[in-house]
Amino acid sequence: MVAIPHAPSKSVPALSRAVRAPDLSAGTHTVQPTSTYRHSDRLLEDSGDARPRYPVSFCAVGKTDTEKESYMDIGAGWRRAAAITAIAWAVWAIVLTIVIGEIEPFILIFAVVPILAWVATNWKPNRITHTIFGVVGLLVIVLNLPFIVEDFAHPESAFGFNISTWPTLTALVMILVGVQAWKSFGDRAADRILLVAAALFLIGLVISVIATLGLEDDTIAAGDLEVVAEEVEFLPETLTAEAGSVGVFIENEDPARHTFTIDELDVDQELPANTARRVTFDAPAGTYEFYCTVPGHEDMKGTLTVGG
Ligand SMILES: [Cu+2]
Repeated sequence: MVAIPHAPSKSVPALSRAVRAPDLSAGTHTVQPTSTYRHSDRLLEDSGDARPRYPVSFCAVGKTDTEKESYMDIGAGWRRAAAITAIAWAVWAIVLTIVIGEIEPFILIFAVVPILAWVATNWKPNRITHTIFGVVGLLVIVLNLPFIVEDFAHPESAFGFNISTWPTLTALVMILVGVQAWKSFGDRAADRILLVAAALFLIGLVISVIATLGLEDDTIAAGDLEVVAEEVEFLPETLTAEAGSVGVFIENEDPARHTFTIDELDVDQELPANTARRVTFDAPAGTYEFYCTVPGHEDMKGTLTVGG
């Protein structure tokens, strides 16, 4: 091992120093013998060597040498991937809050917790914090699985689809950031994974926009019962009809999808976002509950009374 003495460059401002890699501005660093120190990025990557190819980021400023070593173990590409997920969560929360028009606690929780987990990876850049980061990503997916499955199955409601693919892909990247703290994939893998995640999101975006633009409203017929789905409620919540063939015309005014479902009558009409749908069915005299099957819309229900 050959020891290189500390050789700071006092004339270089901090900002421009940040673009030079690796950061040798503090402490004594050792360089391995030529036989194992490979200059080729390809060799470094293939060997799983975690030595950073990127500049030591702003995250390392003010850290001790030991902490900087931890950063180097994690790899700059993965630290950057973690930072990008934090930005992605912030953008997601802002977009969703603007569209909904009010601050929802669940949005804040789902955005703030991953961002705090990312802050922790910078505060203590080690395997434990990166593992926590990955676990938070896993929890996001597990806790939202019912919603994710429903949204992914309905690209024709573009808003719900994309507002779901965005955090899901972000959470998957978080999981990989956590896993690679234990089993290095190589630093370049971080860039590839980010590219794949971005490509998947864009593909989903295009598919969902095409599917949504292809929707057409149904036409109302004479004698139809009229229902509006708005702000995750059915209006009115009480309907009356004569026994026999019943027509219901439902306008979904929400950016989210709903269903108009009556279990006893085998009615399960999908209501894509901002679309009108007409459903007909035969109903004997009786009282029936109509409701929406979308998870989280449990309050969305009403009563249909069919006279004899
Ligand atoms: Cu609903």
